[in-house]
This record gives sequence, structure tokens and C-alpha cells, in this order.
Amino acid sequence: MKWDLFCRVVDNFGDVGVCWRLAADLAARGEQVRLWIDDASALAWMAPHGARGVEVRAWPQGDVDVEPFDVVIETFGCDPPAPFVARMAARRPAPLWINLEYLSAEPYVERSHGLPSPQSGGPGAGLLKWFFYPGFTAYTGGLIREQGLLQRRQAFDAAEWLRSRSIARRPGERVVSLFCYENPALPALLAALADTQTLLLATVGHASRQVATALGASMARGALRAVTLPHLSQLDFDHLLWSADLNLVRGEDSFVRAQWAGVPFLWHAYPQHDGAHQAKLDAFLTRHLDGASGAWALRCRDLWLRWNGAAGQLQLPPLEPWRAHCQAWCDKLAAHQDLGTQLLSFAREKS
Ligand code: TRH
Repeated sequence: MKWDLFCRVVDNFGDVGVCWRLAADLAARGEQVRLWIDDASALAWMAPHGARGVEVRAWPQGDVDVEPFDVVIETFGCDPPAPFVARMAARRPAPLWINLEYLSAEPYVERSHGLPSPQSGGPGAGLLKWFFYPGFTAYTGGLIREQGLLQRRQAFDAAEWLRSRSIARRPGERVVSLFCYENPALPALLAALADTQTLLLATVGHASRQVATALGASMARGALRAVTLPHLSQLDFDHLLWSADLNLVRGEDSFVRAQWAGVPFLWHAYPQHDGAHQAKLDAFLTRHLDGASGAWALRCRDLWLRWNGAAGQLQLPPLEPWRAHCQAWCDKLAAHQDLGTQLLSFAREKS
């Protein structure tokens, strides 16, 4: 089938990160995808080689002389341009209109996933818009997991990749990757890491800038040393996550990719002024730590809350039980149908 995917880059890299990954996943399954995006600049480093079957188009200014494709995916409620929606309403048969929502572990997601919303007014009057919620359970739209991902991860040679990036990991050194927003807990994190031989790989932007400010020119403290990374392609960002012993991620897409890495991870939820991110954090931790026993689980919850604004000392739980839990969590998620597969069967069912 042919898919139109609309992406509006609000801020950070997640909008384009999720949209690109989904477009490339659908195209890899033989679908034809047209990605309409208002700011494609991040794709230059995120996906320098593009993807076969994905055509990137500038967000239409006013009307655009194209026939809408079979399926139109509006991501994160980005509101496709009215002239395009009018063409959708005029098309026979009408395209399937899906609104792909933000990822959350909160209970409302299962209640809302897959519901139709009849469009009563405006250019789309008469059309049905379907709400599609990604999620962590069988009663949601699932998570993006392109075919062969976990097999590729199993076959990956971390030492070789680090060497290829001129990153010399010392024997016995713990590797930690850092991708975060502005975080007042960063100095406490560095202090918690400094008591064990650690190589901290700080990603471009907020992470590198805060690490450089905290550590100064030496980029070292105690047994901790830090390296700043350039922009990595999405493929290499996965390789970074697969090479580390602990990944600090943020937002939505890297959060999911850290879970597919099967390695201990710490999530920096996108801070929202009304504190809504706390509910997202609690909901995820409740699912993620469900059934986890022992002191490490309590330390893990504490650490997550402190990394997301709660006061207090940062203490890392022991890595081994944490790693076992994250591998089991990855296996549990992999048992659910992934988002691309679900979108395809939803489209076939509705068309
Ligand atoms: O950039 P983010 O913070 O984006 C977030 C999310 O979209 C969130 O839903 C939204 O509410 C908020 O913005 C406004 O984090 P996220 O979602 O992890 O997206 C980052 C993308 O960038 C992801 O696809 C990974 C990719 N990436 C690279 O490809 N290379 C890199 O070097 C880095 C640092 C990231």
C-alpha cells in the first residue's frame, strides 16, 4: 500500500526520529511511503543515506497537487494542511486516516487505542480519524521494532564498533552513554559514576555541554573519564546503546531503543510544566519494575525518580541484576506485535 506520513518538528529530535524510523520500517516491508516534514534538516545526520521506498517531501504550503495515498498517518496530532485534508475527503475510496499518538505506559492508552473519531466539521468532514497509541502491552499499538533488529543486536561486535569510532575502552572500564535534557542531577550522576572506572560517552547537545561544564577541560573526575560524541546516525545511535553497560536516554524514540538494547537504562522524561511527565514516569516504572524483587528494584526506582527531579543522593543499583531484568523486559516486549506490523494489519483490515 501507499502511505502519507505527516511530521511537524516541534522541538528536539523525537518527532523526526520516530517518523523517520516508522517510514523506513514500512518501506522495508515493501510499502511506498511519502514523508511530509516541515524541517528535514536532522535527517542529514540521522539518516544520511535515506531509505529505499521513502520519499521526503517538504510540508505543503497551501494546496499541493497530489492525490492522497491509501493511508494517511498524522503523527502526534500535527494537523495536516487543510487543502490536503480536503483532497482526502474528496478521494474515493477515502484514505484511512490514522493519528499516531505519543508513547505512554499510562492506563488511558489501552482504553483509547484503536478508537475512531468521526470528523464532523472542517475540510475533513465525513472522514473517520482513527487513534493509534503505541504502548508496552498487547492492548496497544506496540512499539517500533523493525524486522531483524534483535538478531542484528545479537550479532553486533561492540568492541569493534567502539574501535571504529576511535573510542579506546580500557580493560574493565564500564561504558555509560548519556543522552538527556538540561538536568540539575547531572553533577550527582557524575559523582556516583566516579567511584568506578567509567567511560562516559556524552551525546551531542545538552549532554556534552553539561558534562564539559561539570568536568572542565580535563573531562575526567576520579575513575570517570568522558568523551563527547558528534551527531550519530540512528543506526550508530543504536550501536552506541548496544556497546554500553548503562544507557541514559530521553524523550520517546531513544527510550524505546534503549529497551531493545536489553541493557540497564535510565530515562529522562521530557519535563512538562504541569508535571505530566511524572505520571508518565510512574506509569512506566510500575510496569517495568512489576515483579522485580530485591533491593536493586527499589534502588532503581529511587535512581529514576532522582534523575527526574526528586531530591536526594544518586546511587546506582548493582548492574548484574539490573541487566538481567532489562534483558527479560526486552524479551517480554518482543513477544508483542510491533507497531509496523500492527499498522499494516490495521490498514488491510480497514481498507
Ligand atoms: O530528541 P528527543 O528529546 O525528542 C522528544 C520526543 O519526541 C518526545 O516525544 C517529545 O515530547 C519531545 O521531544 C518534545 O528524544 P527522542 O524521542 O529520543 O528522539 C531523539 C532521536 O534522535 C532518536 O531517534 C535518536 C536520535 N539520535 C540520533 O540518531 N543520533 C544522535 O546522535 C542522537 C543524540 C539522537
